[in-house]
Amino acid sequence: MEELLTRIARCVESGKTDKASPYPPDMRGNDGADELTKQALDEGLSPARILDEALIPAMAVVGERFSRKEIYVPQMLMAAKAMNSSMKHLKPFFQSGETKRKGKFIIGTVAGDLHDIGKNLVAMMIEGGGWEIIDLGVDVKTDKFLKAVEDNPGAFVGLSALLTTTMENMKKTVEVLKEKHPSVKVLVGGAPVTMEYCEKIGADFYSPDPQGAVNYLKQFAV
Ligand code: B1M
Repeated sequence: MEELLTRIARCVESGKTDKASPYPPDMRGNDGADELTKQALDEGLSPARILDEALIPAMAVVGERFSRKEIYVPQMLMAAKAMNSSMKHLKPFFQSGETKRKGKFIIGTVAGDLHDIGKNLVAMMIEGGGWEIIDLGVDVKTDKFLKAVEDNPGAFVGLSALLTTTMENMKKTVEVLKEKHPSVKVLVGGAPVTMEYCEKIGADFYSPDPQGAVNYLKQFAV
């Protein structure tokens, strides 16, 4: 059982999605995260153990490597893909309420901005950290964030912006969310965003990368 968890973790870290996947070359022909997760469930491992002891630690390793610039976006996307292939087997258990998540995280790219690669990576990493993701997509207006917060009391909010022009919309969204729901915690990120800007607009936390956001959320896990 332990060995199966280790193998799933290794697949996620290496971006080995399934048996048919030729990547990475040294794992060609081996089972991937897809097959091994199914096998683990068939053998009676709980979805919570697979998430907590394989996927979350693996994505943490990936996040740390990315932060240290030991791997780059393509490897991170492959790891995210491998994690998705495992998560698809676990999701029905989480959605049925059989396995508890740590909380809800609403995420979107702010109004006027269509960049979503970084936002998707952050969503994946936070999902890998055990949180339920409510992904509002790109070009998300303030009202849509507000409605999501009202529909999901207690949820955290993540805003992504890649353009210096759309960063201004981040400010507006934070202002409205904080005015209507002062206790909501808002995380911000994206290439042009800085800690200084985060403080200026009254957001709660800035991270330059996904792992920083995952680490920040750990203190609030229920
Ligand atoms: Co655009 N674009 N783009 N673009 N694009 C940039 C951002 C730009 C820097 C390119 C350049 O000029 N050198 C420039 C912005 C200049 C500026 O404002 N300072 C730019 C521009 C100008 C534009 C257009 C205006 C071009 C035009 O049409 N004239 C246009 C705008 C469209 C719009 O949004 N309204 C545009 C369009 C596009 C494409 C659609 C073609 C495409 C996006 C496709 C997609 O996302 N599905 C695109 C792309 C791909 C880029 C570049 C090349 C790559 C962005 C990316 O995905 N990076 C980019 C140049 C570059 O960065 N080299 C560029 C990889 C990604 C993993 O990084 O998103 O930074 P990033 O996310 C990181 C961190 O920032 C952080 O974690 C991620 C992983 O580390 N992070 C968070 C992100 N969100 C976070 C949230 C958090 C925490 C961390 O907490 C909530």
